[in-house]
Amino acid sequence: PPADIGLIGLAVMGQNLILNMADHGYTVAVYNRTSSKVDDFIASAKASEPSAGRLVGCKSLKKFVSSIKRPRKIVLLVKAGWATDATIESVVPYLEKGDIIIDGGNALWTDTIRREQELTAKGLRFIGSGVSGGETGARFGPSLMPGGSKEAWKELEPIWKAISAKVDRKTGRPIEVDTPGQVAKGGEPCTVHIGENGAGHYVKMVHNGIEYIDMQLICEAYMLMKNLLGMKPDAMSEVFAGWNEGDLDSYLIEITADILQQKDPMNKRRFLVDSVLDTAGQKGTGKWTSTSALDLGIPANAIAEAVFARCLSAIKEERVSASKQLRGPKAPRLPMSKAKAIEAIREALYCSKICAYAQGFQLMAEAAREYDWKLDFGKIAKIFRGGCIIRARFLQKITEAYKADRRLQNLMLDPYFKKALHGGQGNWRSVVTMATNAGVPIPAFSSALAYFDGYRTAVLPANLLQAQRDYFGAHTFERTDKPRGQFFHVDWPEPGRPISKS
Ligand code: NBP
Repeated sequence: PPADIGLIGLAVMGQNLILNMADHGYTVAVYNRTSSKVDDFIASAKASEPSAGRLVGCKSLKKFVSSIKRPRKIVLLVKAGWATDATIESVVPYLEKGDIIIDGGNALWTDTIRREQELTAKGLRFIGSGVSGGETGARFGPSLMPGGSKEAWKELEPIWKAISAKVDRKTGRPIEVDTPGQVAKGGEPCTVHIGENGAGHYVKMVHNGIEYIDMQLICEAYMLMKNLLGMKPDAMSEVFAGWNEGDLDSYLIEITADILQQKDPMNKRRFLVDSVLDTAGQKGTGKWTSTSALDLGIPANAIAEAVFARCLSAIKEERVSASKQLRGPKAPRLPMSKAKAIEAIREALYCSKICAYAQGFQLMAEAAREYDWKLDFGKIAKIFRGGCIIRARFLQKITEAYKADRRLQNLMLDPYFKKALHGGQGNWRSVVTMATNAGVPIPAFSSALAYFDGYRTAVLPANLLQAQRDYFGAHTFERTDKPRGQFFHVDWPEPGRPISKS
């Protein structure tokens, strides 16, 4: 029988998504530029996968395209960027009007907008869909963020809903699936039509930016426990496991607890985390998020700090050398008990996390205005609840916040989050103070706090800044006693003389 869908790209993501689709009863045609990988994949699937009979291995694009039902649905899971353009170019000559290409890679949203325009002009349809959850998500249920025309989405919707992660309709908790051939029964699918053209890839990018800061915050909590409280990895593992029972319950906290208890397989006397070099890698989506925030003028400082923290970690040799030359403060006495400090760190982490998500959602709101997307933030938070790396109990609260007020200006203003910030800020400030006094770098905790304080400050020092700009560049300023939009300039005299003319 003809295949229900085709997929190009047999690296980890493609292989896992294919098997996920097959487990849900879809026949999938598969193709890869290096065609030997098709044989390898089919052979290994036959050896171990219950749904291998639903795979159609194709070693030419012609055979691949002709084996798919029309209108064809072809998913690309190839390297983002020029490889995606090359793949589209190679497959388009075989396609017919109305066929749909779905790019599941981490594409830059502006590329998705361009590709959609180009393919629409050729009578084809294009969906840019974020796929989150890494290889396990792709295999057993990712969070899927599709952007494109609504009528193209209608064609893809049944498959995307079937293969996505599911959350319990009442509790919002992910339904675990971890065995080949197993499918989640019932549950709410973690996919929704995000918006037109590049909206899905934009939201996926911001998801990744949030992932950067979520991880950085956890790392800072770890560093505080390690450097200020002198705790060992197994003891910290227990703390994180405890936190995972409360408001901070999330996939990233859960894996952190697990990582910290692991012994180094090459040296059983050590914990593995102590053998891992402290230089972070990155693939660019955090940078894209931060660049977009700068372009759109949105203060996503904590997200950007998480990217810079990785950059700082990467200059290892320079840091090692500087550590021998630049002195910090003498370690002060801890101003509270260890148990109290751990609780303070937990609250600081939670408050910072609220700010980080507030920034991510502010950014999406501004992009929606810029690109004319109608983003539904309640639904976006809902599909983040399962499948993806940032899945967390916390997202249920965000869903509820946007359900209560679709036009919520900033997450921090929602009653639940406001209460959490008001209740936690004392400890948050103590942690930032303790770390600063001890010379422990916590850029994410402290920049999130600066965001909170900046956002709630009615009068910032930008009055002086505007005066400076007018002084040296005649950039003009608005006045506190005149309506907005009227601009003034004064002829600033020589230093020390009074102003005579305005
Ligand atoms: P990679 O990003 O490593 O891409 C490998 C695939 O791209 C192979 O199938 C390769 O074919 C193909 N490819 C390349 Br490279 N250049 C090509 C070209 N010029 N023409 C045609 N095909 C080309 O794979 P991945 O890690 O599975 O990721 C796939 C996509 O999913 C990426 O866009 C990635 O950003 C995104 N993503 C990844 C993750 C993750 O956790 N890995 C999570 C979410 C999203 P070949 O075999 O012939 O070299």
